[in-house]
Amino acid sequence: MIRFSTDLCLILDPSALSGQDPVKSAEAVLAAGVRFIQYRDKGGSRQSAYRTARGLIEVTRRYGALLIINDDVDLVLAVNADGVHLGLEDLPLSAARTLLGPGRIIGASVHTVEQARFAEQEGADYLGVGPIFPSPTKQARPPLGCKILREIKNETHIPLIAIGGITVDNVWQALDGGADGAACISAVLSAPDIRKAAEGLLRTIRGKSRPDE
Ligand code: TZP
Ligand code: MG
Repeated sequence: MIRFSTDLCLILDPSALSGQDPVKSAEAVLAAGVRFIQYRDKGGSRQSAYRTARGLIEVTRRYGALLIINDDVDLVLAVNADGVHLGLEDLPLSAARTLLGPGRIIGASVHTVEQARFAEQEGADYLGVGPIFPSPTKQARPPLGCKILREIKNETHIPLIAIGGITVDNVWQALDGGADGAACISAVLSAPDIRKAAEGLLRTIRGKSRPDE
């Protein structure tokens, strides 16, 4: 099994950046101490995604952080990233494993215990579970609540990352509920100071403290 830190995954989605440079934004969260970035670009051309991913590899390597790429196995190989994150409608996990080999990380989005069990059997290294809370970024899916985290935790053996509406005020609920870590977009990227927002979330997650403690 590949070992990596799952406490906070920052999902770098350029559409949440209101025009700020993705590589500079990545650098701000890396300076805050984040060591796990997922690059998720649903809008741009593949050429611009490639250019951004090259910049992200340079900066994540400099900080000793992981770079995972959403959906795009080709891009993982093209920039020598650490792995891919796949949704239920993306390339099957087994096919991604064939292409990427045993040394790269494959993350899977799941919404049910059955999907989680299957993803683990198919070789996922971690599971993204959500949306846990109402998400300003992904409103199409109703929130699952925290209960699903314990249910999945009891049936699987790989790290669980809670996603969807995670903030500095509610992240402890997801951790208490069974998540090993959290992933977020808007709580960090829409904050007036990206670095400070990432520092606050990391402090809360690593201290596993409720905000009023
Ligand atoms: N998958 C489930 S919820 C979500 C994704 C990609 C969006 C997370 O964004 P936010 O802004 O942290 O709720
Ligand atoms: Mg996807």
